[in-house]
Order: sequence, then C-alpha cells, then structure tokens
Amino acid sequence: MSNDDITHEAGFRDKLVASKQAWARAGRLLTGQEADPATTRLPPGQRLVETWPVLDLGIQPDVPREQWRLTVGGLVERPVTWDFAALLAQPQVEDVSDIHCVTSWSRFDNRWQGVATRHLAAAVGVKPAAAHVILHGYDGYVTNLRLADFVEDDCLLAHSHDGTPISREHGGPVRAIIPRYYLWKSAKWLKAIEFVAADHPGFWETRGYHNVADPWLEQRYS
Ligand SMILES: Nc1nc2c(c(=O)[nH]1)N[C@H]1C(S)=C(S)[C@@H](COP(=O)(O)O)O[C@H]1N2
Ligand SMILES: [Mo]
Repeated sequence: MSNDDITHEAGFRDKLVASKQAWARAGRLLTGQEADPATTRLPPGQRLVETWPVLDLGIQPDVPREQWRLTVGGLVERPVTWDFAALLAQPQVEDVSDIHCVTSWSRFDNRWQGVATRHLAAAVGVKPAAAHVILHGYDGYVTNLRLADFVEDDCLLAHSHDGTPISREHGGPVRAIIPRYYLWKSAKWLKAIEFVAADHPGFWETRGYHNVADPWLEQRYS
C-alpha cells in the first residue's frame, strides 16, 4: 500500500468510528420499549435478518490456522499459549445461540463449535482475585467482560460455525462467542485473553458504548 492509501484507509476508519460515537451520544436506536425473553426472542429495538452482516474496523487480519496462537494470562495459576492443535485437543462443545448486534440486527440459531470458556478458565486456573476478562484481537481490537459473564455455559472460543471453519471476515480462525451480550463483546481474530482484577473498558466501551451490553436491557450506550 502507498502512503496515500494508508492515509485514505485511516480517514475512512476515523469517519466510521466518529459516526458510531455520534450515534452513541444521540442514543440512536434506543426504543425504551421492553421485551420479555419468555415470549419473544427479539430484544427491544432489534429486527431479524437472514443474512450475516460483517462489522470490523476496516482491518481483517489474515491468520492461517497454522500460525494462530492464543495467549492466556493475567491472574491465572497456569498461563498458556495454545496453537490450533492445542485448541482442538481440548474438549469440544457445540452451542446454538442468537446474535444481537447493537446496530439493530439479530440472527437466530447460530450453531457454533469450539471450546467452552468455562473449560479454558478451569484449564488455566483463574485466581480468586480475577473479576474481569479482557479479550484482544489480532487487529488490535479490545473488549471487556465481567468474569461471570465470560464463563456462562453458552460462551465459546469458536473455530467453526455450522461445522465449517469460521471465515476470515467473521473472525476466523478463532473468535469469542458471548451470546447474552451485544455482538461487539464477541471478539473476532482472538489473540489474547487476560484475567484481571480491575475492569478496563475496551475499544467501543471507551467510545460511548455500554460497559455491560445486555440487549434485553437495551444497554447499547453508556
Ligand atoms: N477483533 C475484532 N472483533 C470484533 C470487532 C472488531 O472490529 N475487531 N467488531 C465487533 C463488532 S462491533 C461486531 S458487531 C461484531 C461483528 O461480527 P461479524 O462481522 O461476524 O458480524 O464483531 C465484534 N468483534
Ligand atoms: Mo457492532
């Protein structure tokens, strides 16, 4: 890429980020309605789509399975770095869940395969002082979760969707899947996981998005 291209790309990205921050300030899409998970699968302000939109910061890292590494550290007894074979050597699980994106689309019945985050937490021995989890992507993206939310039984380090490797655009080779929260918490191109005592708001969380992000409570913006 020439310098001009890089400047152009950065300008595009800055505009995209700025417009999303402006939405957050304006409370865009907030309906103030309530939805009852017992009677509907669509949280307030969401609409069902059959497609699968791609959202990122304009960078889609190309990480072949053979080169992928996941570093897990922080407040753990046994820090690990897993390569793809090590990930596959862990107990494999499958879970079907719905996606809710803060930009208002939802996608039902996503069938994910991978390793349960609860298994990861047990494998590394998370120390009692840990209360938050920070996820890092190969593109530099960062997002934060409460430890209890990260280890819910539907949360995965997913390598496949419907039995097919997750595509590069959707965060392959491995992404986090955290179904109970807006999709921005589900870091793509997963590179590192840190267990920490104090919370560290991530990329969107420091730009006006809600720190927790529960779609049923419409926690879009802070
Ligand atoms: N590494 C990384 N993960 C990310 C993002 C990103 O830019 N980088 N975007 C987040 C946001 S805002 C959304 S809505 C979803 C989009 O996932 P999808 O492209 O598979 O629909 O990924 C989330 N995870
Ligand atoms: Mo998003």
